[in-house]
Amino acid sequence: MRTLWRNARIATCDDHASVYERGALLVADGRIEWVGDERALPAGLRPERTVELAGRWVTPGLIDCHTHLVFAGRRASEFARRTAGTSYADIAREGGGILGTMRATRAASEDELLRQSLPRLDSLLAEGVTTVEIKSGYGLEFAAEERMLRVARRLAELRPVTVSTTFLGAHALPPEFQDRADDYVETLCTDWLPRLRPLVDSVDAFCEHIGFSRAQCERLYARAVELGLPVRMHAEQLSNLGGSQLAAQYGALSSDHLEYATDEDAAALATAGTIAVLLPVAFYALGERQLPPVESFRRHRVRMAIATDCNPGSAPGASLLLAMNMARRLFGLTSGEVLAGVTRHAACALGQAGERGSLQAGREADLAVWSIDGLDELGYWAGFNPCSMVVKRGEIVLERAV
Ligand code: DI6
Ligand code: FE
Repeated sequence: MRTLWRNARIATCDDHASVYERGALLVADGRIEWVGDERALPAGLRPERTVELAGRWVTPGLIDCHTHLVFAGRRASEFARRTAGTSYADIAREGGGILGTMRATRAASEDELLRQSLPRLDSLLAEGVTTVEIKSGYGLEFAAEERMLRVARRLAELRPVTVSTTFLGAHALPPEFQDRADDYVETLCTDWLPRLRPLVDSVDAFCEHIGFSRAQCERLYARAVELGLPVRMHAEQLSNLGGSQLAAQYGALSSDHLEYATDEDAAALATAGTIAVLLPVAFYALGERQLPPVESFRRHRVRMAIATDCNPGSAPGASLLLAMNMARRLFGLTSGEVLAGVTRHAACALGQAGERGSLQAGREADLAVWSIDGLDELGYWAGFNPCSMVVKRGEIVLERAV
């Protein structure tokens, strides 16, 4: 079945950021066959169905390339303490923070975890998100890590979304391994990761004083490479331990957070082609002051992505549109940078640029349709959703009156 989507204003989000003011798309078997100015529509390709978009804007379906959206429980009391002045790191050192969510997640069954995670995913999908990355890292024991990853995979069966899974066993040190971080990392490398391999698309680590050292992250990376898995990094969120340098050395898909990254880090990421993933909701909710070095990223031509970091601690929320708004207001990104950051560059951060993230022939027909006057409106609204239709693999999966 071939469908013509016509009378659309199209932002392709390809390398040239092409825009067609009177654009059309031909979609067949869930993939884009042709995109361009409607007047140049190839005569030979006859559609069986036409969808009239009445001048609405079309972008690629959005990609949230960094989330921890599978978890149980909440940590509102910690948020209250943080707003009263206690630091995130101090709460973590007391055994709260990630370990608090670990306890709730270990106690939840697979179905319960799924039940609690679905509304967060649905919130993203309503905003035009069609692809989401989901990390483990709140189980911190084999069975619970496996459960998290299985739930992430099941979400993709229950909803029209592509899920990319990330193993984040190196998120925090579980109590069973107290004072034995090297042993824990060794266990991840020799036991858990090989067994979880079928459920995992990439490997992540939290390179931080309250997380894991650069040497421990490197041990994990070496193992990931042996298993044929790409790597990514939580780096330079609270301090600089050289996480981005290590990520660059291993050709990581992305290095994420980056508030404490330096100009040298930016240069290394640029050389490696590693995406800088900015997480403004975490910056905001932690009350951070240190801004990521956006000017350095621009100067070195580091490609930037924007994501929600959806999690119960540092970034409670499930709105990519709000993250885009914050990236503009707090980090000074342009609307063009923000749009590339949730489409083309986010796809690169998942190693999926050939499949999605831009509207080009051959890519999956994942589309977001917007009731907006212009692209400047993406990242303008803080708490309003102008997405009026979501299309996954060529099928309309959501329509909203806006
Ligand atoms: N950095 C973060 O912002 C999340 N994980 C990480 O390493 C926060 C996770 C949490 O606080 O639950
Ligand atoms: Fe994170």
